[in-house]
Amino acid sequence: MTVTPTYELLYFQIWGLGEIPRLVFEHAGVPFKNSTIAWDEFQQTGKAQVPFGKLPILKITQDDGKEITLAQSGAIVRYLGKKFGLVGTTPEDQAFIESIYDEYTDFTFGYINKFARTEHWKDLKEVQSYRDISILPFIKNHERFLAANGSNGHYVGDKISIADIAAYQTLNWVFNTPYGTMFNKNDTPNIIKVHETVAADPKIKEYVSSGRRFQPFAWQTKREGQVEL
Ligand SMILES: N[C@@H](CCC(=O)N[C@@H](CS)C(=O)NCC(=O)O)C(=O)O
Repeated sequence: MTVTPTYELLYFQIWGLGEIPRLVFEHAGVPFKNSTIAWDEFQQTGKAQVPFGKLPILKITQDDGKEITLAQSGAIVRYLGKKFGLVGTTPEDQAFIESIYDEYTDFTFGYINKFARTEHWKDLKEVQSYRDISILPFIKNHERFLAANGSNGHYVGDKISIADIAAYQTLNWVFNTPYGTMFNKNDTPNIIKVHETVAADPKIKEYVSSGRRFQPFAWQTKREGQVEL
């Protein structure tokens, strides 16, 4: 008899780096234990028990009862994407999808490095220069890439992939930042279409309206005194 593997995701009780793996589970309709730990408890006792001292981690109990623990959000999402058929159908599709996933990771960490531990989001000059150096080229490249796939609401092919889910979740918090207004149907029609396509997925819709979803982390929210472009 084949027993379905069981999954437990452990992260803090926020979106942060935990929300894309959660959305992948939700979209795939695969049950998982959505565990959380408080920051202080993680520092005191949790940190020493996870592979690289950081979260998220994914604990997998395999069909044969063997338990493994995966760290690094990118490795976790790629693994789940392969398991649940969300990385296309050919090695080339998979590589394209993973390159887009990495793009969103770079986008996120670029934003974190610039704005999470500073108050640069209050400073018009800083916000404008990051817009010119980072946000505008990102938009240009992604609009072009999406147009090449037929402007159909997907990065690759015609099915939701981990790239589309990463885009959806990244936009969910980018809308709260000084750059939120730059992403709209006129200026970024293809990126917005990916967001709309994932948002319209019945499983994602159910999750978003369920009340089970946590809140964004501080840098993912609209903050008092934030520059508006
Ligand atoms: N590259 C890692 C980064 C993980 C990471 O920095 N996690 C933070 C939370 S977002 C963490 O666990 N910090 C706790 C600590 O450093 O003690 C990933 O993508 O999983």
